[in-house]
Amino acid sequence: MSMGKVTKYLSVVAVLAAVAFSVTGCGSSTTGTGTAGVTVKIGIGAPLTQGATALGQGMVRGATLAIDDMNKSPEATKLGITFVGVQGDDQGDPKRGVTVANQFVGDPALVGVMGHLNSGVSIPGSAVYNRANVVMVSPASTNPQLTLAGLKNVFRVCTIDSVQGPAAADDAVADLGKKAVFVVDDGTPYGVGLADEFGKEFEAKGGKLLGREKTSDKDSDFKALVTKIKATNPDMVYYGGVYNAGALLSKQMKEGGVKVPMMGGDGLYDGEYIKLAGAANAEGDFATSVGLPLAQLPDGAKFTAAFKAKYPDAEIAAYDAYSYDAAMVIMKGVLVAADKVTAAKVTSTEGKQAIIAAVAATNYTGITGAIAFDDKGDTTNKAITLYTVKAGAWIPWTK
Ligand code: ABU
Repeated sequence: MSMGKVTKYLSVVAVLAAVAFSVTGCGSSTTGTGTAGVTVKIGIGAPLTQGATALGQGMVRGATLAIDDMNKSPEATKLGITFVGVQGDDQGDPKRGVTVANQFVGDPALVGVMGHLNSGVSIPGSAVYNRANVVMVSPASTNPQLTLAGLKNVFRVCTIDSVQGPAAADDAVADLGKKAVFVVDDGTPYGVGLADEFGKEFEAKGGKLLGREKTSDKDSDFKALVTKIKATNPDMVYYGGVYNAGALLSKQMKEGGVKVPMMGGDGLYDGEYIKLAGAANAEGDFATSVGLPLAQLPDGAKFTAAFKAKYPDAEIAAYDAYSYDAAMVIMKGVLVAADKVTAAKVTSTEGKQAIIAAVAATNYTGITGAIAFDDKGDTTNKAITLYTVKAGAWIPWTK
């Protein structure tokens, strides 16, 4: 996809403010209790010790930067609100995610959750948050089902796989000239859904699907699968899943003589994919990811500088900036609600419901662009970018 073509997927033209790090639109009411010293907790739900931990740790970094910025803002100071991030390690596992969700909602001071990464965790977690009137904003869960349950507390700042999968298929046919693809999924809601969406559009555009195999996100030995793929002689393999297993499939494909690129979605878009596959094996592979590259966003450089100042040894991962924005959307909602019900009552049921209403009405220009939600809670920003591995690094693909 050329950079010009990226705009094909934009339903909202990003009108980016000059001061994305400042807090606006929170009102100037003095109904807040400026000296109340209210602590408001934000859950950060992500895989931190198992699963896609590179993406999960990035979510913590992004949300932490946002919380630091908000705590320095005059609006939070005036209301006497201090935000505290509480990490919950869901390990990318649905059962563990529900346990984390129940721990989060057991804390009355916790009003919102920035998370989760995995759609398979976010979907069951969202029901727990709904029962507790806790707002949830996922930076990264792209499976459409998350917002199809009609839960009014559930939002996401990333676009969805019924946008991402077809965008990838269109690129595969029109830009990469792929004609015959073998499709593999990792058995998760994300991987299955994304692979389905890719396959439907690839066929609709005249491509041939040579085969479809289900694996597991815990698999590490793909040798039998590689033999099966090799027999079909594809010109690309599409993988629906995250980088941990995806990288091993790419590595074993190349080592097994399937010398064609692998393509996947945002779950592959991380430097760990290249490390795990080996740079030579990953070279020329493709991944779509949500939004535009940070370098193309007006406040991308500012975010990068703030990130490097706080985390000099870390690389920015796919969802760091999205996590910054997701946390900021929640906290801005808290400030709006505090103006309405007072800061002292913002953690009450009435306050939590006011936060959900405020988040639904979000009109915020974040690091990742303009953020507003449709009636399902999905972002109106539908941008998708195609990346490729070149010289051992992910870069935006250009003709
Ligand atoms: N969207 C990438 C993270 C994985 C998921 O949605 O399950």
